[in-house]
Amino acid sequence: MHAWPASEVPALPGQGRDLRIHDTATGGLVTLDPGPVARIYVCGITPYDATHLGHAATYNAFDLVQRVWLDTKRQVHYVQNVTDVDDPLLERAERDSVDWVALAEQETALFREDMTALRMLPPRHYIGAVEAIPGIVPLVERLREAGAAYELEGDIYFSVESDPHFGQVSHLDAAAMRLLSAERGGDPDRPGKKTPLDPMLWMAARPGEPSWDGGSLGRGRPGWHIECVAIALDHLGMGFDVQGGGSDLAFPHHEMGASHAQVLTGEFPMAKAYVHAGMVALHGEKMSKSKGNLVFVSQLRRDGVDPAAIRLALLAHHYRADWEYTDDVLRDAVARLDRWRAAVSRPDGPSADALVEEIRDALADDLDAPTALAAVDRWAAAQEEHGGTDTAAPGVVSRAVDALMGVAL
Ligand code: 5CA
Ligand code: ZN
Repeated sequence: MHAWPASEVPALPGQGRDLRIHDTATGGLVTLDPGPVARIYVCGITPYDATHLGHAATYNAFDLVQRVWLDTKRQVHYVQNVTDVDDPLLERAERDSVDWVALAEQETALFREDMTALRMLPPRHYIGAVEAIPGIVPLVERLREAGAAYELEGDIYFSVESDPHFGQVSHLDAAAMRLLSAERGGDPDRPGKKTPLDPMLWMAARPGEPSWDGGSLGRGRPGWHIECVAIALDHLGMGFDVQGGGSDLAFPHHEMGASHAQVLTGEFPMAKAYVHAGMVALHGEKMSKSKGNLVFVSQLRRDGVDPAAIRLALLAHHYRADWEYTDDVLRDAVARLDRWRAAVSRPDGPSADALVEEIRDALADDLDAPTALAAVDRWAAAQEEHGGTDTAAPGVVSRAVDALMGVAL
């Protein structure tokens, strides 16, 4: 699939910082040392509804990761998927009597528009589950040949017991895993499985549902975790730097994906850091397509909200925090954008050299965007109070805020 256009990332004077980030698997901060090409896989949307602020907050976190790396003059090899065939998409298409392919295309197109408006850098490879099927089938075949997968009434399951490292992404106990598996697409109660947690790799064709030729697997469609693994291994290979997504993906999705990849390759770990963004809530509950308590990026844009203000609303929260969206969050962001724009629109101002370093330090320290915003706030306040004589400063601030946080002033 095609991704979306990249906004330009201005080069900044001075030195970028190496990124230190929280890794769910080790439970602590790791300083990544990616070499000249940093590799990141971020789980993409299931396109059955429009992008909401929760999605946008998660993609904002991984956009910051890239911007910190780009500032160190590294290249970034970024891969993202689109889960363009899966149960929730088929169920929504059925409910609304629309073609599932058309629904997926329409919502993916809207996602691209939202990401472009928010100045999120595009992935180098943007891959749909459907187009990944020819690469998925041989992986499932290999897992079966290795004895790590088994058949149950035509469906093929992965045996979690085949990975000695299973559990080392999320570190949950068995009861929590079972609960989350049931909540998030698994079927722990299906009789006949070797272990209740075993996830599906290949689902045999069901009447009335789309299916593809799976070679020795028979007709069917891929399971969710193997989709991301096939795409990540194909485009990044093993041992990539960051596997990213919202915290609701730590288990089962990233746990299972890591196990698939580790059994397939015999290497460990799949990713150097498993990075998870907090959940955005509305009216006290996690924003979710299934619950319908949503604020859509596209709706805010239609209401005339500047995408830069939406971006500032996201940046005002630490990416690992769970937070609640309210009208005040947006009001504060709009006011901040106004203050910053007024401050950079003057011909001179207080020196911004220290500010650039403060933004760099904050973002390299586990993507601490709120601290970066506070530093810009202080510069803007100084500009408003007493101004300054540095004619380069307003431009430096505009470029830094754009390059490091994707906010166009
Ligand atoms: N297609 C799969 C990943 S392979 C999927 O989870 N799609 S999704 O559309 O449900 O979510 C896309 C991304 O947004 C995921 O990283 C998910 O963790 C994140 N996300 C979903 N809801 C929220 C929320 N309320 N707050 C923050 N992030 C969220
Ligand atoms: Zn995924």
